[in-house]
Amino acid sequence: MAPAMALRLLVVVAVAAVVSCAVAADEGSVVEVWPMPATASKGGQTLHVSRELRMTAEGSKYADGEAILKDAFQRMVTLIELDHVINGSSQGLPLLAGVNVVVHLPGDELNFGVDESYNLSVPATGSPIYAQIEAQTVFGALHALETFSQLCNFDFTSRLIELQSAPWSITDMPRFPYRGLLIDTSRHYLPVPVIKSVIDSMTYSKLNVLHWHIVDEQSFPIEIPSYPKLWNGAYSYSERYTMDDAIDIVQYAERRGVNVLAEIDVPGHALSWGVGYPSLWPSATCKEPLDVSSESTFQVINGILSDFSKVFKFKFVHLGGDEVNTSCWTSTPRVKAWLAQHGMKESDAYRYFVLRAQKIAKSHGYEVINWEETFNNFGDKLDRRTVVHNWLGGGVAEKVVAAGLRCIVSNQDKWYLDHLEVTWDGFYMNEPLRNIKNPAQQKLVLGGEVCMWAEHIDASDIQQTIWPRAAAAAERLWTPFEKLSKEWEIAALSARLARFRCLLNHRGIAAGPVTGYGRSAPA
Ligand code: CP6
Repeated sequence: MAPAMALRLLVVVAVAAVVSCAVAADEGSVVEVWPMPATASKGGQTLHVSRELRMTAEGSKYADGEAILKDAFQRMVTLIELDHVINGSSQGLPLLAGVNVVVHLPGDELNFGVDESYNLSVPATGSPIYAQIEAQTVFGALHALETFSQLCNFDFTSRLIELQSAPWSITDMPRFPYRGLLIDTSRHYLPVPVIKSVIDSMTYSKLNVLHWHIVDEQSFPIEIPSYPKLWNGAYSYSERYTMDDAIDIVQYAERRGVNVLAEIDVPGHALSWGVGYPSLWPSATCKEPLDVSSESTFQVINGILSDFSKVFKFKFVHLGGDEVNTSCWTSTPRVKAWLAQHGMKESDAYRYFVLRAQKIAKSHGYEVINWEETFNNFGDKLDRRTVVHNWLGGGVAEKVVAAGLRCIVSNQDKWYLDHLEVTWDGFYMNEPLRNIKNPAQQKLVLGGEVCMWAEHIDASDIQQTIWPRAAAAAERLWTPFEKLSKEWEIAALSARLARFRCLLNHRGIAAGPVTGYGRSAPA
């Protein structure tokens, strides 16, 4: 299956022996939470966390809300290694007995724009002491539990869990509603447990959209019941996802506050569709983009999006639209004749294809995201609800929002994880609102996304290529602008990121070393 993954070597040569995972006894005003919360105040009291730490949850009317919270609490208890605590007594320090969770809003289902805010307070006194979590939705409460887990540390001397610097008062909410990570299962198949592990790791830095670039030129790994031969384009018999796998992934993500954005990239990047249905190719020798002249092309798109709408409940679907080379259309006599008959130039046919695919997606209840070439070529003709996904470079977001359209930022020079030469600080310093000053236009930037294209990675090295750099972008997308570290504060920032990277390793995520600025430990 795979081409050799030579590029991987670039990432792993530097081993992070020089940055320790230690938590300093007195960190002063540093808040060791990643991403940095919007506001946080702390005191000087160390608590011990009870081995019988309990959670009470009230208020969620979400059908499954209480079960989601209970499961999250159990995961959190495992992450902080409460099972390592052998000592029942608190050794003279105040004991934290539990976490009370109150969720205010009824009917909160996960989707774009759901309220993710939370308050977390950990008092220093009380008998017993209870941490308090207040959130509008279950998904805000999940973020609060993640933050809480990062305040807890195992103390190897007493063999108790310590929570330092109480009382804590944290008020937190995301800066942007869309904080994404792209995975690409067409260039290399990723087994379901690997995708789940990526979802787990996303929750640790509060990313909330898994952009699943399912299909591309190289392989068609997913089952489409309406067109059962499409997955004949998979790499092999076993490198496939059943619809049940897709449902499993979506539910797994939803229960962790992560939306799944499904993509079919049309009309380019779709060569593998024709393995099962060769009539989708312009000809047997010229196979992409998809045949614009054929009604069956749009029927197949309709079938896929109809099947998707039963599984992928995120309000957006991604229809690609990038890197369309139309030469197959003009070099294939049958398609060329069709173009002439309809009075279309190649660029007209590209626009016709994208707009018709958008209409189909809308008929299935989706709003559409397209890569930026669609905007660059015919932005004035795009449906005004289109979200334009930047990738080519800086400067497009300004134009998109000035035209009144919404935008997601992923400029390849900063936020493409397959660009191994871009170090974590490059990811951190990429500001989505650079050059966008008008508040109404700022609101049209939904957020950003880091992209793990998979030509040169697979299940063996995906996590070390994503992390820790994706975490740098995650803080840029979560933390209020005023609280983000500035370029001159990079040494302290690198120490914080190194600690978060250790936390990921501790949790079984193979995050790579913090290279570049992180290489020399701050004095
Ligand atoms: N696949 C698809 C890709 C890329 C894009 N779309 C891509 C292009 C350039 C770089 C990295 C990835 N591999 N379908 C562009 C959106 Cl450098």
